[in-house]
Amino acid sequence: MKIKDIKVFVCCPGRNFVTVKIITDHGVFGLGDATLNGRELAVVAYLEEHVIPCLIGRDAHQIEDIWQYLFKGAYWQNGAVSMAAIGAIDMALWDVKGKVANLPVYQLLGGKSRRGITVYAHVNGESIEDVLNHLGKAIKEGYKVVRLQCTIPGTEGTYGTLGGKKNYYELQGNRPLPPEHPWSTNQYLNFIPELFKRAREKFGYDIELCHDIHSRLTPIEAAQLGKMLEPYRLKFLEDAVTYDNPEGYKVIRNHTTTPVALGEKFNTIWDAKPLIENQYIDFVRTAATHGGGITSLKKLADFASLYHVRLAPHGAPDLSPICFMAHMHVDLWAPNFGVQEFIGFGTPELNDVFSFSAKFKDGEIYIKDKPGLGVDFNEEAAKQYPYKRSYLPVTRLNDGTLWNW
Ligand code: KDG
Ligand code: MG
Repeated sequence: MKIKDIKVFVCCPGRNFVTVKIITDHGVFGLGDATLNGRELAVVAYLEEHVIPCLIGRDAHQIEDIWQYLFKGAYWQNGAVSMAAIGAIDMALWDVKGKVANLPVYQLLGGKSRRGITVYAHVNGESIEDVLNHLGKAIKEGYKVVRLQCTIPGTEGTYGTLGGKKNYYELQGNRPLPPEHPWSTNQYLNFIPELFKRAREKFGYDIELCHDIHSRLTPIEAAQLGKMLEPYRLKFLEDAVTYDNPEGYKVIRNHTTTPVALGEKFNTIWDAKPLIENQYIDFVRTAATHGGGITSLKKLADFASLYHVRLAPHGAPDLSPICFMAHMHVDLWAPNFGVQEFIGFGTPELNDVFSFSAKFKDGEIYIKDKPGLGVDFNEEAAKQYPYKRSYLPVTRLNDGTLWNW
């Protein structure tokens, strides 16, 4: 079964997505997500100019060999742009293989290890009261794990929420240039423990809680925060510091028993390797799109399992439903799955373009058994939502120093 054609689509049903469609000479096609938030067209160029011409005529069944060919064969290994391209091709090939075998992809990985996929919801707010109201609603809806983010007093509009009480803090839209947000570590560290204290006072300890720091702290500051949060027993603290220096995570580990999650920006298993083998992290958050596809996640899961590290794949809205469904299959299979980030089933525009069958019940997601990934892409609908350049914000400290967003 040969690869006959590969098409790349860019659309913006609420935010930009890059979708890859591999068409085989047997008429079967597969879909992959190549979305790299704020750098979408770089991946399109990489695919169209440097990847697709090399793949036409190859055997679509040779997923591993194609992965190695695109990775080792490029000479320039790693990097978000190239790994998003490889990730999308890989997902699409697993989709093809599942369709040909007439089996859902999780069956090809080794079958189900669980009944449903436990997810964590995002709960955001402009104030602690606001967050607690939303948390109460999430618990009523059945969520068992929730991530809490809150606007930090004095630095409104910063990480935590988006104005207008929208439930997601970084909706894309008309941002043709990156907005700039202020940040104060001191105000943040003074405030966050109070958020979790109040959440525990009001809702107790049955609900599991997490928090995303978005790499805004230094290792010793993150260690302080982890210690301050110990009484509130978090499931994990995410992205405490940038991962450029794994030893930073050793500092955190040496000072606190608050569990640590990291990896949404990892592009390969080698990014994760020192953090996992030194047991500095508890959850690895690599996405199929940014980490080189299902082939990469399978290896990462097996490697992480040797160190009791569990998967908690990235599930932000800048990953398309194709990546979401790829994660569903990996999560169903991986014996060391932990929890899946989940921001809901999407807007009407999104569902106009992508369709998939999944339902939420009692804090878990269940997918329908369909061959392949079980997701579809409506090319005609996508044409109604043309690409709009849009960026994530950037952050500056109060004195103007550029900081991590
Ligand atoms: O593109 C960046 C987003 O995916 C990221 O900001 C979301 O940190 C994030 C998360 O945990 O979902
Ligand atoms: Mg994150």
